Amino acid sequence: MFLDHIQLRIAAGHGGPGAMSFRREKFAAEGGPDGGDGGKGGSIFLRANRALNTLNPYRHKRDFAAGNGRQGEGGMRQGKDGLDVLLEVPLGTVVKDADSGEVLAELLEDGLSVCLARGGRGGLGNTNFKSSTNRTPRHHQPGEDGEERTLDLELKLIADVGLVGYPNAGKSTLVSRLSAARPKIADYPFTTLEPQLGVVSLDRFGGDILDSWVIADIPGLIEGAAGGAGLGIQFLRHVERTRMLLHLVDLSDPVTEPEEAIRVIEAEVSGFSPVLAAKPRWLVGTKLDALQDESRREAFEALCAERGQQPIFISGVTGEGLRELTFAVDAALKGGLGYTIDPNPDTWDSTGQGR
Ligand SMILES: Nc1nc2c(ncn2[C@@H]2O[C@H](COP(=O)(O)OP(=O)(O)OP(=O)(O)O)[C@@H](O)[C@H]2O)c(=O)[nH]1
Ligand SMILES: [Mg+2]
Repeated sequence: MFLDHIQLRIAAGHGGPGAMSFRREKFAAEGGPDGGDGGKGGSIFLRANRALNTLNPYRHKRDFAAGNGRQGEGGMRQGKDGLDVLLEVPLGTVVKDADSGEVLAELLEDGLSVCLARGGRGGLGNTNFKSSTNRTPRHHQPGEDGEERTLDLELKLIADVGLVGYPNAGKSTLVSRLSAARPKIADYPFTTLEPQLGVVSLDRFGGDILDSWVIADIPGLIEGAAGGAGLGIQFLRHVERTRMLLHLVDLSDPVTEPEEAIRVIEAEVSGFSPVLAAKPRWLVGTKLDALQDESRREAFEALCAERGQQPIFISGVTGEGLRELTFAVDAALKGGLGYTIDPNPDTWDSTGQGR
């Protein structure tokens, strides 16, 4: 199971009360006040961790409380602070206040941590209330309450490139050929049930080891996905943050024409959100090795031409076109593909050499 939306209840610790105490010394009947302050309540932090891909660690435990500050003591000793709680969440987690809906934080940087419930301050001990008129103050403060809130956590994966297409189009196969990720691959639709990220390093194809980009495999989309059909909708938001989409079209499919596979997915992508609709999207014809009908290739070429795009063909079996695709995507990303750029980048270079 892939958890990408949960609520957590968090409670920071209360501050410890300040102490009321007087010095006791051998020859002084009544010493001055020496009650120390209470300790600070522990706070609750969320920290982004690149190694996590889901919110599954919170499947069972959803309530978290930090430690309370301890009471101050005599001898002006401050009470111990309560322990903080640090909750690790995947990179790309958006945190909202569940009651107000306000966005409290977006954890977009590995290692970044934010405090989401602050511990209460410790109360002041009676030492603090000594004055010229009151040398034996009995006043001491209680500690402050810690903050409590319910958080709404939503995970949006962060990848450079998102894959969209019909079920069975060959998305997971492509990811497994380009990266070390090993998504499940099978010859039936809806094999992929959860998004998965893969790091595509150009050194796999003779490029520089330092050049890489991240690809997101998501479940296949079907007609009506943007409105909730199939599995797609809950995962489309994961590709909202990507910089470009690869739209995979199975050219070996004897039933579905490329025209339909393109039209349906285009409608779902643009129906989901304007952000997704505006994203650069390249059409990629897959399973070239299994092409039965040459007219499929021609139809695909014509559809690409209509969109002002050079056709891209790949085969996950023979590896054809994978190197070119990898380099072209890298070049496009480096060329600063943004959300609003023309969806038909001229940067496409079918040889993959022109960098
Ligand atoms: N001949 C051939 N078969 C391929 C190619 N790419 C994928 N396949 C096969 O097509 C089937 C579906 O591949 P997947 O990679 O699981 O497809 P998917 O798009 O991830 O499918 P879902 O996860 O269901 O959306 C599998 O049987 C693959 O072996 C290819 O380039 N050539
Ligand atoms: Mg798949």
